[in-house]
Amino acid sequence: MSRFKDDFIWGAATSAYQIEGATNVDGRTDSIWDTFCRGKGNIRDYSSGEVACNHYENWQHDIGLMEQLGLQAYRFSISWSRIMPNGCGEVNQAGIDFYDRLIDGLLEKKIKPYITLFHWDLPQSLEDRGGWQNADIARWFGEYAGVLSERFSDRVENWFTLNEPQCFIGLGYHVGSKAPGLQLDVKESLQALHHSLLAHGHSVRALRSNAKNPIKVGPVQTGTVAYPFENNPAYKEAAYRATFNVHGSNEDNHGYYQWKVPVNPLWNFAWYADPIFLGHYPEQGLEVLGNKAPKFTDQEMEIISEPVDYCGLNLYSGFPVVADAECGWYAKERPLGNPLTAFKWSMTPEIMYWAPKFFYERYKKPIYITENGMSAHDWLSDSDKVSDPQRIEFLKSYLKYYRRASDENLPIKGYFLWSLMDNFEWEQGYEERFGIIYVDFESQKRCFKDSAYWYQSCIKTKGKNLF
Ligand code: GBH
Repeated sequence: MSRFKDDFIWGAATSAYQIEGATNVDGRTDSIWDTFCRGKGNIRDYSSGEVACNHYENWQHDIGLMEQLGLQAYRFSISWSRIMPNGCGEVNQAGIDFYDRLIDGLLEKKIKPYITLFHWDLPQSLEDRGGWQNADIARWFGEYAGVLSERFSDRVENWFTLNEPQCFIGLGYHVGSKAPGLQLDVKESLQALHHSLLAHGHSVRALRSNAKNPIKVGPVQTGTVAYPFENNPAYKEAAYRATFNVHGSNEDNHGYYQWKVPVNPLWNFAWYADPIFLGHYPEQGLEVLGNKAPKFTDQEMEIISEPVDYCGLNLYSGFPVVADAECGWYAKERPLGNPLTAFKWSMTPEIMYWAPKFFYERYKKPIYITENGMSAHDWLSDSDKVSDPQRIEFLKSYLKYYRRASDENLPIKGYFLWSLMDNFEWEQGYEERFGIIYVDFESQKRCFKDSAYWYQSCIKTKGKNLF
């Protein structure tokens, strides 16, 4: 029987602003999300991450829950403005101390820490200086990464740089639905994005040069993966193209639009991943974008493509495509009433096989799935239980497809479930629950959902309970 390899890592993920709370203590300054949450009408339930899961105080209890789950690894992000209240320069020891405690606590329970340098909570002080629009951010981010490496790399081997530039640039600087809520035009947004790629490159160099022990590092990408409606070479080729092409406008999206994906050139994989892994922007994208493409030099592309060890993929939803003689491919309609999560994202487990396959074919790097999961409108029953059978079904079917990638010997290294616990879901506030651990945000009580017990046994059996 096929199975996940023995050294496959089973983990779960969170991010700083979504769980920590304690936004105003021990020297932490505002991030752009603190500011954005204060803006009228930006967050659906008028909430913020001010308290969230109060993980800043509950971290010990939370590590206990991770231990009970049997987690082998925990992916979390660091709050830049806790470490450097001004974004650069002075280092805040109290901020370092918090993550020191967390890392030591995890290691004590034999849970491997995987650090994400940046998960969207840019210090407001840097946004005030132009944020990702300011070319200096590459240097600021490098400095920050250097400090983290200096302080934590004696104990932390695995690192991720920027979480989903597709979201924090595409949605934050162009669409405007995420902090800081800007609506720059495509050209300006692509320039900001270019700076984020440079920041990634600088951070890889800084992590390595300050490392106390050998480290591994890679970026984290997201997007909407196209997969072949049927497994034949023509459809496969069509899906590969649909996944990696840069879409210039709603006119050339081949039916993609109907999936309510924000169709804009900022929403794709290749524009972000090709520079990092291949050292250049995609030819097809440069063609589509024409004079909207950013200015760049060879020397910059060299920094951006500083070699990395792996690629992180956050996979949630995709769409099936078929080949078409005229336009190459088009999105196949999903049947009416097809399964959706609470967020109304289509249930498309096929992407767990096809995304790693396509990414490995194109970039030849080992792959972690750094996020995968779903939101549901879970609630606590009278008997203090949370029954979430749909999440269990979701995880099972997604993991089964992931295992097919393992069967084909694609170098998949691990899986981080999103999310360890219910948390602040950005502009959706607390209305979308992604956790396998239920959080009562009034009392801060945690409770294993049924899916947590299921995942516990999945980890214990190395995925054998999928069948
Ligand atoms: C992640 O982003 C974030 O890293 C994380 O912080 C967040 O809590 C989590 O996901 C859940 O949202 O319209 O059906 O094609 C996810 C980015 C962007 C994933 C849009 C799914 C489209 C679904 N996502 N996307 S669909």
